[in-house]
Amino acid sequence: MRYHQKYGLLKQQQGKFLWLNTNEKRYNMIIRDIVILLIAAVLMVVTGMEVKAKSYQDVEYGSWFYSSVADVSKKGIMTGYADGNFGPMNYLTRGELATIIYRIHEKPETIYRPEFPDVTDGKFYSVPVTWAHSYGVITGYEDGNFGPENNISREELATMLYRYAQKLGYDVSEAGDISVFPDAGKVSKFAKNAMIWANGAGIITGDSGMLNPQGTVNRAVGATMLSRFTNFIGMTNQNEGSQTTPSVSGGLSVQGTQLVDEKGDAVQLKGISTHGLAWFPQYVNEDLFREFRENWDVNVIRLAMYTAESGGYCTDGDKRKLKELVRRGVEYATNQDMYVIIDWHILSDHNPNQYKAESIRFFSEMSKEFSGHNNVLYEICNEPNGGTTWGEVKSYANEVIPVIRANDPDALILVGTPNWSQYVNEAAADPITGYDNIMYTLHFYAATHTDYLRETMAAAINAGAPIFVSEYGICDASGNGAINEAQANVWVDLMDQYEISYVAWNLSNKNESSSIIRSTVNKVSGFSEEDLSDSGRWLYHVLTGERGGPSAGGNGNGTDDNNTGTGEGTNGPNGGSVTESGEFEIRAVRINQWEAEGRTFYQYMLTVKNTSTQPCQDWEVNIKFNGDIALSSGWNGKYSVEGNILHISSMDYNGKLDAGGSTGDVGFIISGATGVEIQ
Ligand code: IDC
Repeated sequence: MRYHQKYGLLKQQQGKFLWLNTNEKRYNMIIRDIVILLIAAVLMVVTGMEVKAKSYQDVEYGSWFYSSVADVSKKGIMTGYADGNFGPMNYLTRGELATIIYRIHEKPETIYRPEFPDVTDGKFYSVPVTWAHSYGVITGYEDGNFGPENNISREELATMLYRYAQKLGYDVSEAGDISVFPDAGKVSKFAKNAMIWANGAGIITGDSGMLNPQGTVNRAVGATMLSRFTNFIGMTNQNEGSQTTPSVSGGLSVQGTQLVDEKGDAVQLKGISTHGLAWFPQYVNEDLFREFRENWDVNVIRLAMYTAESGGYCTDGDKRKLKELVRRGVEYATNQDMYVIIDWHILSDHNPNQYKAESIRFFSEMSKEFSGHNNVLYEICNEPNGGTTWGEVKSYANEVIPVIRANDPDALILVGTPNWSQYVNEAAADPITGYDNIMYTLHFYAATHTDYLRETMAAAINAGAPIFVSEYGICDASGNGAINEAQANVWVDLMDQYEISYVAWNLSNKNESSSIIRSTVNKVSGFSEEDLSDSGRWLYHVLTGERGGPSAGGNGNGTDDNNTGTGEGTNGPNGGSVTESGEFEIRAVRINQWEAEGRTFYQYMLTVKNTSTQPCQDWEVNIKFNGDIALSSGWNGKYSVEGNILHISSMDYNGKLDAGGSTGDVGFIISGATGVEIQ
């Protein structure tokens, strides 16, 4: 049933986004003929259907409804329009509210029944209304209609939520004193108890001092009420990935090359690094950390403590003060339910062995102090450089790791790699053995480091090295200069594809382009978008504009609140390589290109994810390019070419995908004319 609806949805979009035929057999689906429309200018692409954009053009960071919209968006219960807007001033309808409650209830499988003459089949609200009626949450009008497209009133909204809370078994006895409102007498009889409860529970608090029971509810106000309501019933965010927090995911560990949570599920940490703690201590404050957690979807903070520069821990720095900053940083991050990295930030001291004794003392003390924390990560050397070899780093690591392990047997430890944490291939070839939960760091600056470093990273992972990007910038390697968003986006796509964690440099207002705060802004929390530098704005959008989001699932072909948004494709710098069909998600990322034999060669990586609720046995993909191509090589798939179409089907070992499962490491190299790209 659901697949046929999907099929209809996709067919409607044919030509515009992608075309998909689903051959459905029970538990055996084959995807074929997927043509991906790729947008981004140079390297790739994307289009998204059913993308839940969390950054809407018309919901400004800093507006009064921002955090409510972000909250309901993260919870997957209200989404935006196809044009990238949320429509905060549009009125919420009765059909929309029924749909929202249906989503809160995790969309129980329901077959449409024609119970109200004005609720016909095929609307986005048809199934939700059927369900909400049978569940006892809604009733129709006296004339037998439901009025799905009528604007909902404040008292109707209260009534539906009240009934729903009761059905869920919540205590709805909390009573507000609505008699304090001058218009309390206007509340309809049917809604009286509901309004008293909604006021008492803090869900409806008043509209300029009035209850305004028959007044409309715009989507901004609706988001606010629904955010409060879902908090009341204890609903948590459904979005994985960026929403990973210590309280949800617990202690981290490494399985193969992947960072996983306590349950063994893959997790990604995404966040921000402080600048040197000695130079910018003011940003270690809890209000700001809270802001990062709540408004930026940050789940990790890196505390960068330089070891050698002026004010460095091992040179002329105030050790006591620096350690105090680290302690406060850990405390605030912990209070705000985030992971935190203690970074021994070697740089001008080139070789971590230079201050090895200090390092051992420091990490011994810190790991003892934080041994009870499962959210503290230790980064034992930021960036070995100046000819420091991997052998030297490894020997240092082999002395520092056991010191940490003695206090904290399973904390995640990050180890830098030679050449400013770029030679992860050397770590891959000669890994540290004898300890679990070790990851190697790779650092990049997108305007300097491009294809070749991405390739190094991909190769290291394929060779079995767990990689953590504990620092990156989108400007050049000096931390300054022009930013390169296109390259930065390619990096983000690649890291998302491999579920690699990434932490941006830097949290300061220093006058350099890697700083996320403008140099003219002196406040230390409460930032709005205007306070952010170009790097800051980009970061904010990447972190909050998570692509993919919770599986769209669903019932439909609605527009409006039923998430058929094109999301980030049109919505800013966050263009990525995600293509969602609703049940499957295909990502194609171009990671490299080069000239040879008068042709251009292009290397791509592909991930196929089954976002449906049922396993599939195999898959087939057709990718259409804007010019004829020749296949040079392909792996982990069966490949053939016809003109400008590359046909890929699964192998015996990677066709079967569990519900929610995916297969990566599918890749190919093609050649063609200059400028060939996925169409
Ligand atoms: C830079 C800071 C800059 C500071 C300099 C030297 O942005 O203000 O003057 O360090 O202390 C790194 C390092 C990181 C660098 C950054 C940019 O880990 O400390 O910060 N970078 O140069 N590796 C690559 C780039």
